[in-house]
Amino acid sequence: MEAETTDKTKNKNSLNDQEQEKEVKVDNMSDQDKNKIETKNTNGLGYKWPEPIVRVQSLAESKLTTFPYRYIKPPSQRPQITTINHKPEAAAINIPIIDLVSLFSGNEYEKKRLSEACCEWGFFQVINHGVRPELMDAAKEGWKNFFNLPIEAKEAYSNSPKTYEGYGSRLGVEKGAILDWSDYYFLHFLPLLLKDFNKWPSLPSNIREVMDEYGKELVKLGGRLMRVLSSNLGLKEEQLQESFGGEDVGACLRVNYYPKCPRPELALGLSSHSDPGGITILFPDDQVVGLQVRHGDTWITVNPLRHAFIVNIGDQVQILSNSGYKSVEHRVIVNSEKERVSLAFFYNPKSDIPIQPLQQLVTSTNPPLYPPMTFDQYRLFIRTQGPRGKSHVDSHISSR
Ligand SMILES: O=C(O)CCC(=O)C(=O)O
Repeated sequence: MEAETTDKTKNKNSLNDQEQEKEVKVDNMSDQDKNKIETKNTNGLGYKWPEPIVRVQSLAESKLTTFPYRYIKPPSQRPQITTINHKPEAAAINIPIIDLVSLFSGNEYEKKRLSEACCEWGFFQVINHGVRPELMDAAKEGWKNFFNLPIEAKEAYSNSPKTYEGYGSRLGVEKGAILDWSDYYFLHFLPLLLKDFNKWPSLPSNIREVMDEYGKELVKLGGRLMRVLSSNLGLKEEQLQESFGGEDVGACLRVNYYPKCPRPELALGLSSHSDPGGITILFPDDQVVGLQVRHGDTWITVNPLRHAFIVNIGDQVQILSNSGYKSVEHRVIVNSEKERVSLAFFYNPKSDIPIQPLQQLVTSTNPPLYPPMTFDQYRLFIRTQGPRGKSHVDSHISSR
């Protein structure tokens, strides 16, 4: 294993040298030429955003006299501030809570509850998950400190649509799009070829070390969850993971920063979407509510438990399970009193293998709902169009 890691690191370094050479050449080109090359050679997403990027944090910290129109959602998408659970004490409805010690020890009742959560909610909170609370706090604190650095320190990591890695303020490249009230930081843990500390912030001084450990712990947790999700579908425990590419899964993180918003009734921190990947393990802000999950016709505001993770099914698992498990729409509301930080960890299939409903879950009366598509192709939708409810996975259904 060590040797493999070293080989991969060597490989990565030499690849980095080639990449660096490429980047120096690219840096000397005009933006127009860069975009031409990018469109021709890779995923069609260029080096440049369609408009100058405005940091939402800077907007929030400026004394705005009017609320910028680019963040005003159409009336049908605006949050109803009276939604269930908006007040933390009204905890009557919440997503299911699953005790992982009980689940992993084979408790049939907990397995059944997990099944219901995956089929009916697409979301659940996990407690007793084994990740140290001190590590979770250090990760959250590190990112709060990062977002509180002077703007120049953050701009050094400013991202582009090409890979999304780094400090960003929009999803999607559509010119004139209505934007979300948030900034973010995006980075890779796996595959190791993509894990590059130089693309992670160097400040605060311990953030790389803390996030390295955090990433390893969440990869482990993701793998354990995959096994029970698989066996709950009636498959062998390794099946889902094998369909994700075995050891070659992808893992990445988006840290979302939602500044205070002077007009929370007009805006969203993150528009409604389902996650394009495999499963998401979210460390929400347990002091500030914000995540809303669609359940039937209602948006439920999740009341996070301290040091719990919120797990949700992504589109790739919905596809593999032939829609047995549901990837459910969710969004984030903002408020005028407190900023909010969340860490969304994405456990994804290897990006270049075709993902389609598993044969064992397909019958003549339950034919495959989705044609094969790689995750690289699939995630282009959200990367170009931005978050758009469930429209991608819905439009991906085979036409037959
Ligand atoms: O901030 C949150 O609570 C949710 C974030 C989320 O949905 C995402 O990053 O995809």
